[in-house]
Amino acid sequence: MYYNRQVKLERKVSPPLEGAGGRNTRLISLILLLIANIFLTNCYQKNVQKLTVNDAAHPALLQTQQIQLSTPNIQVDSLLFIKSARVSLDFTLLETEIYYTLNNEKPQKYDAPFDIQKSTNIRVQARKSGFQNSDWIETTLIKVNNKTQHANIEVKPEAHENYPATGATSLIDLQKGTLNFRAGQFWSGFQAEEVVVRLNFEGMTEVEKIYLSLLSDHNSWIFLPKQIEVWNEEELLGAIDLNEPKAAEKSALKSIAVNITPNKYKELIIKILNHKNIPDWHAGKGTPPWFFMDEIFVE
Ligand SMILES: [Ca+2]
Repeated sequence: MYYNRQVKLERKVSPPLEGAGGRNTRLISLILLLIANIFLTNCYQKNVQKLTVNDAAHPALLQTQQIQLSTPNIQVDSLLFIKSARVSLDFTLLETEIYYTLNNEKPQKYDAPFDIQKSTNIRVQARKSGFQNSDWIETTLIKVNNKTQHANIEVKPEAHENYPATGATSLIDLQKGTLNFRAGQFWSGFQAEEVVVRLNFEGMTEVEKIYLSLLSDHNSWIFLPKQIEVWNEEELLGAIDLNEPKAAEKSALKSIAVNITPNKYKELIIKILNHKNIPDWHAGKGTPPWFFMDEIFVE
C-alpha cells in the first residue's frame, strides 16, 4: 500500500517527457529532484531544531529572551585615588537600564556620573525588557593613604624568579599592573601553597581593613587564592575564604578586602593560602595554580 502511493507520487511529480533524448532529460530531472529533496530535508531539519528549543509556549519572545546582555562599561580615571574619584557607567544599546551597588548595598538605577570619597566596591548590571540581565561586573576603587609609606615588608617565599616585580617593596609602592601581566615589573607571581607577608609599620598604625590587589587570568593558569588570613603575632584578626571558580572567567583585576579587628598595630602578618591544584575543568588540572599580586593596601 505504502509502496503504491510512493509510485503514484513520483509519477505526478516527474511526468514522462516527450521527444528525442527524453530518457536523458528524465534522468537529469530525477537527479535535480533528488538534490531538491535533500535541500528541503536539510532546511526542514534546521527548522525543527529551532522549534525544539525550550519554552515553545512563548515562541514570539523566544528570540530576545534567550539573549543575555553583555556587561556595561565602568569608566574611572584610576583604580587608586587620593581625594575622590568620578565614576561613569555606560551601555551602548538604547533603552538599557544600568543598575549598580556600592559596597553591596541595595542596587540603584544609574542616571549620571557620580563621585566617591572612600574606598568602594562597585558592582554593575545591564537590564532591558525582553532580554536576560547581564552578569554583574565589579571593580574596587581604593583611596590611598600613607600608612605603608615607611613600612618594612617581607615576603616568604619570594616571588618566582620569572615574575619578581621589583622585589617585596613593589607590593606597597602604590603602582598597579594591568591585565597584561608581562608588561612592566608590577606583578609578583607565586606558585607556592602558602605565601606569608609581614608588614611592619613605622609606628603603631590604625588598621581596619586590608586590600589585596590580585590578578585572575585563567588562560594563563593564574587564579585567586583559596583563603587570606590576617594575623597579629598569634591572634587571627580577620580572614576571607574565596570560592573556587566553577568555569573559566574573564581575566580581571581583583581587589579582595579582608576586614580585621579595628585597632592600632605595629605588625600585621598576611597569610595567603593557595589552591593545591588547578580545578578539574581546566586544562592545567592537577598542577599548582599561579597566584599574582601587585599591591597591598591598608585602611
Ligand atoms: Ca605595586
